[in-house]
Amino acid sequence: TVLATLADGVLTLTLNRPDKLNSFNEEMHLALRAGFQRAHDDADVRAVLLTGAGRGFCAGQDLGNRDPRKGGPAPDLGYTLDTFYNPNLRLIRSLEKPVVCAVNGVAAGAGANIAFACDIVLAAKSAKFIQAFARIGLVPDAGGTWSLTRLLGEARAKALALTAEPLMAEKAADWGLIWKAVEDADLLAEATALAQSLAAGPTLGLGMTKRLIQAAGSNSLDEQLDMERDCQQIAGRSADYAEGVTAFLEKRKPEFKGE
Ligand code: LHQ
Repeated sequence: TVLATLADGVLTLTLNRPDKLNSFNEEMHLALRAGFQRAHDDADVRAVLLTGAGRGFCAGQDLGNRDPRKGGPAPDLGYTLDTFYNPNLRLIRSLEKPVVCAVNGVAAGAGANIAFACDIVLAAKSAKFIQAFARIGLVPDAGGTWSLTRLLGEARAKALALTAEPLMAEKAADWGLIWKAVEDADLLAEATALAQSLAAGPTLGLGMTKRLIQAAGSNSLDEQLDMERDCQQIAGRSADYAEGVTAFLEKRKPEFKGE
């Protein structure tokens, strides 16, 4: 349900239930978790690229698994979130390596919000983002109320979540919700090239940069300045910093090792 390939330091994770628009069942959650866990554990992984197979990126929860007409006890969606969605959200945010997301088609419900948890999001121009939750009586989850509000502010976050209106990729980029909308035919090549260049970067420093920017929203300026100082102290002792300055002085491209 998730294809994983490692090449040039990039672990590409492809959601792979295309006939269901890559909607989440338990197996896909666990396979995605294994992928992100590998990204945490394996030093050969220096960037992750998340994308979807087929014409959609991810349609959120597989609602076929959730048919109320089949009876049974009332569903415990809190359990589903704690057990399946939230571990993946936390793994993406805590991974101290860049995560690029290539949204190849529709991203609905938790599928959209998993994309927004990634560090750099590119989307095909034909792709759209839908906070589909309101259509079925749910609230946005998978971090959506957190990421939409931080990325867009309350006015746009509320309108998207309350109306469940689709937002096209170019507008999402104009609003700062994602990094870029690109021609459909160019998406995978462009996202792969970006992930490869990040994977060839100073991974230790990039990882701390991610940590710093994520901390900024809840830190005071004083706390943030202290945290920058501490991270810069570590970066300044890294082999990649020595290589970066040496390469600059020798007027050549640096060869970063990620440490
Ligand atoms: C699907 C799905 C789908 C199953 C398309 N499931 N089959 C967390 C905790 C626990 C429970 C609840 O949820 C959550 C978080 C959530 O994510 S809630 C939100 C769940 N997602 C949605 O409500 C989106 C449902 N899907 C749609 O609204 C549309 O399919 C979109 C707008 C994504 C795409 O529309 P179209 O491009 O017109 O495609 P389609 O609707 O024709 O779908 C293609 C096929 O994929 C179709 O199957 P079929 O056998 O008829 O070809 C759909 O049934 C299937 N599919 N989404 N979530």
